[in-house]
Amino acid sequence: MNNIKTPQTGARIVILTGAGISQESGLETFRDPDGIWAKVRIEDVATPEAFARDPERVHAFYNMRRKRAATLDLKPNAAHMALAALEQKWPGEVLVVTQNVDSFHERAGTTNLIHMHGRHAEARCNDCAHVVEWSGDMSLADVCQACGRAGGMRPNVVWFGETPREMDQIQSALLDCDHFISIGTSGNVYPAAGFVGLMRKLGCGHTVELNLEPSQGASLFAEAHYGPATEIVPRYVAALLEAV
Ligand code: BV8
Repeated sequence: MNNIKTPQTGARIVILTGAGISQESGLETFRDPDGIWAKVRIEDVATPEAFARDPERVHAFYNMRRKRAATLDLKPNAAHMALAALEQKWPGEVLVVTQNVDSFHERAGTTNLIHMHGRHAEARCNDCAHVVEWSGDMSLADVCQACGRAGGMRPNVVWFGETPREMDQIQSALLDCDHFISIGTSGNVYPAAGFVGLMRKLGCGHTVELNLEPSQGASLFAEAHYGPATEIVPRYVAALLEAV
């Protein structure tokens, strides 16, 4: 892997990840030819309107994904592990902002982590906003442990048209960061897809894309390395740590 610009020791690193980092762990991506949105429409399963219109259909969609991530015993892969190692060994702050709703980053050991699109291993009550860890199937019959009402439990994820989580913290981290790395995302979904443009516009920090292929925003990155995440991410992290 050549032409790597290594950040200064102590530099603040922000890493954005998308579905591509979990693909080699066995989870489908969204926009690859065999991806999730090739089989089901966003409007039918991933908006608040869809949940209001047909909650059981939305529950079935997330129940299937939650079950797949759990029962097939899918695990974090070498890319997730490499990012956890970077957080432990890099002499500076490393923040992972993931668009993914799976738990592979935390299971790999990453602690400084924001799930900007939520987690499907949590449920949230539409009536009282109580959040609880959730592993099995969810349905309209489920009762909120806090307010006692049924029919309002929903996956604690951010649907299209909803506001992503921790945006203030993310934006200030981007403004402060010296090194922005985007991994396994097609650059289709905003505001995440706009982070690299924000970095460019403000002239703050170096930007790197690590992806299977050039994303929608590829031309905005100062540096890019392409290939499967389990190959290029560990190699990239090793190069950064070599310079420490
Ligand atoms: C917002 C959670 C305002 C649920 C997801 C009209 C009305 C309302 C909003 C909009 C609108 N028009 C546009 C918008 C904005 C909208 C949007 O961007 N729409 C798109 C479709 C145009 N965004 C929103 O609605 C967001 N909210 O804008 O609120 C706001 C804004 C700022 C501040 C305050 C308020 C909310 C969006 C969140 C939606 N929820 N997920 C769930 O998971 O079911 S999005 C979903 O897409 C996932 O989170 C996913 O991670 C994310 C992005 O997709 P990617 O991760 O990039 O996955 P993809 O398949 O696309 O790409 C995979 C990549 O990996 C590919 O490049 C591939 O080459 C690569 N790859 C594959 N294999 C590998 C690999 N790379 C390496 N190795 C491999 N092995």
